[in-house]
Amino acid sequence: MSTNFRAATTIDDGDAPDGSGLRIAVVCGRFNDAITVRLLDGALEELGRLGVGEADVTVAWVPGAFEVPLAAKAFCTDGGVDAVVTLGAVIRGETSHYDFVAGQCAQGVQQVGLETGRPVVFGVLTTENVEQALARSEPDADGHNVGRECARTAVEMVALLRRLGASRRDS
Ligand code: INI
Repeated sequence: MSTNFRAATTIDDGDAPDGSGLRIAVVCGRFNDAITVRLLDGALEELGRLGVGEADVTVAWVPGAFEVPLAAKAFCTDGGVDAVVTLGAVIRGETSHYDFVAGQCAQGVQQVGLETGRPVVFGVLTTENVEQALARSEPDADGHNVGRECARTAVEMVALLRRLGASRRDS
């Protein structure tokens, strides 16, 4: 079914997010660091490309994905940042530990964002094996790298929330 009805306002800055002046924290899990370093490199490269200043980026390493939400929350409440990019790699093993770590991390990251009103972007890989994790953390500029995608998402979401905040104040 098609309709002629059109929204009066559409906000879509996804094509050209501008990171200049934004302060961004990156929380990165050390567990499976052969993967998470690749995500971090992708995220930092993209933040720079989008105009975020090096002095405005803080990277905090945590032991593993389970610790990611708490560090993200500290940044959102006391850390003076506009957004947090969370990075990690949870790779399924032989035990149910994977499900607890991956599930609690995802849930915690979402909760921090909703509770603090800041973009907290989920760049924690949850994969069946190392090969899948490598394929989602490619180092090449045109390769698939979730760190790079999440950096872009963080910048876009800050701009969106600012626009929505401004429109509320105007009305
Ligand atoms: N942490 C990860 O980031 N990835 C994993 O794959 C993982 N596995 O499989 O156990 C993992 N475990 C550690 C966890 O995140 C905590 O650091 C630990 O449980 C201490 O709280």
